[in-house]
Amino acid sequence: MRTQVAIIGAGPAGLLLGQLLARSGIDNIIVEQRSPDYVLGRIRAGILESVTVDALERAGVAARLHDEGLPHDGIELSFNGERHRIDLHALTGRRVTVYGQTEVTRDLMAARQAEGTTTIYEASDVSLHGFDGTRPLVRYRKDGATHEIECDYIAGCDGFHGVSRQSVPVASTRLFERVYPFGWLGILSDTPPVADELIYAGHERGFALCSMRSKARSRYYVQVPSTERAEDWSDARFWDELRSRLDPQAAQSLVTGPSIEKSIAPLRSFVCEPLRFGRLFLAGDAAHIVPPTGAKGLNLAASDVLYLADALAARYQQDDPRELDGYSEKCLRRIWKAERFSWWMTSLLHRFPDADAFSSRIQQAELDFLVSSEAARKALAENYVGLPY
Ligand code: RFL
Ligand code: PHB
Repeated sequence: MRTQVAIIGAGPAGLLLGQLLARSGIDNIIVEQRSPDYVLGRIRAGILESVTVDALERAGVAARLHDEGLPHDGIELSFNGERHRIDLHALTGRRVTVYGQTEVTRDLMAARQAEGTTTIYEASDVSLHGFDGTRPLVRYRKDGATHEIECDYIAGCDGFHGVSRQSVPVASTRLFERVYPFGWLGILSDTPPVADELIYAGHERGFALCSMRSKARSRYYVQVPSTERAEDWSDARFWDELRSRLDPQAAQSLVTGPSIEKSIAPLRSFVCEPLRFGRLFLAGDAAHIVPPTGAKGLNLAASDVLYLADALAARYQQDDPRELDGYSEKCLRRIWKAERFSWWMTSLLHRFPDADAFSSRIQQAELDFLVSSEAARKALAENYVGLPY
């Protein structure tokens, strides 16, 4: 097989890239190790920045998002038993949209299928070759046979554990990492959300987040030590723990019900520099991870992909390679700002097992400052709605 761009991974980054390239007349094939149902079964992000919504519009997949997505003008911070609203729209003139990653993925998959573009699911032993020269090649196994795709470029959109980043010689990369000593235990339930907007709660028992997927489906998280296992958390135990971390009004109005998904996500900050190795370009979680506190992971994946799609379009349509040459540097500037914000939101609201009395007071002072200073709220809001593309 031969194509212009071989894309590794059919998560949101790979699917969005495929769609944007197809719209620019650039031929592409996606190779994914899992089945479509497995990909759709992963419950992840829920908040889209306006830049991401614009990208989905450009890709021609925003109709259902506009119908069913919930525009949110603010978020709430809860600590010391009280809630404080951050009016994102008043502070920035922008808003975010609640629309699940699963739905974004579903819309992108449907569009790709409708256009008849090739996606190879359940490909095993995917390997990348020749990207340091002029004739890259992707090899994989499917149905007992080995297959090869010759291409001009490879886009590594295969997430944190993918093969793309691991195919690059260690000496060519510089990795930056911080692993947090806790994770988020999350549940999804068909119950009405506890409030109209998201609540980010800092509490001495640990962080909690009240989010949603729709007016009838809630997504809640509690911070747990990295050593916890989801199997040890009955629904009742989860609801009790969540309730104990919320302000009295939210705790009282929380509607509980059976969970339809329950899992633990570890928290990590990670960046791989650079994002380009010859004819291989990394995008999304393959290149960077943020802790979910700032709701930035999916949004960063979308902005990488926008830069990459534009750079490939310039290369193919005007024979101009300069944007590809500048891809890594351009992405990294936005990535590091999102890393900083996600790290800061995490430090602000989580309970760190090694925190001493001094750091606890600093955390309190920071929260106090935030709710008493419009400048501080504005800085949070500007980052939360997403820095300009
Ligand atoms: P993905 O989604 O991991 O997709 C990668 C795809 O590559 C496939 N793959 C391979 N394919 C072929 N060969 C191989 N060797 C392969 N290895 C892997 C995988 O099967 C998969 O299909 O990466 P992508 O596309 O870069 O997308 C990134 C986002 O998924 C991620 O950043 C977000 O989910 C992070 N995130 C959030 N982001 C936000 O912007 N807003 C949020 O509100 C938000 N909440 C979250 C989150 C992530 C969470 N978890 C579980 C880490 C909440 C949570 C709990
Ligand atoms: C979610 O709804 O899953 C979600 C929302 C906001 C975050 C993280 C996750 O910061």
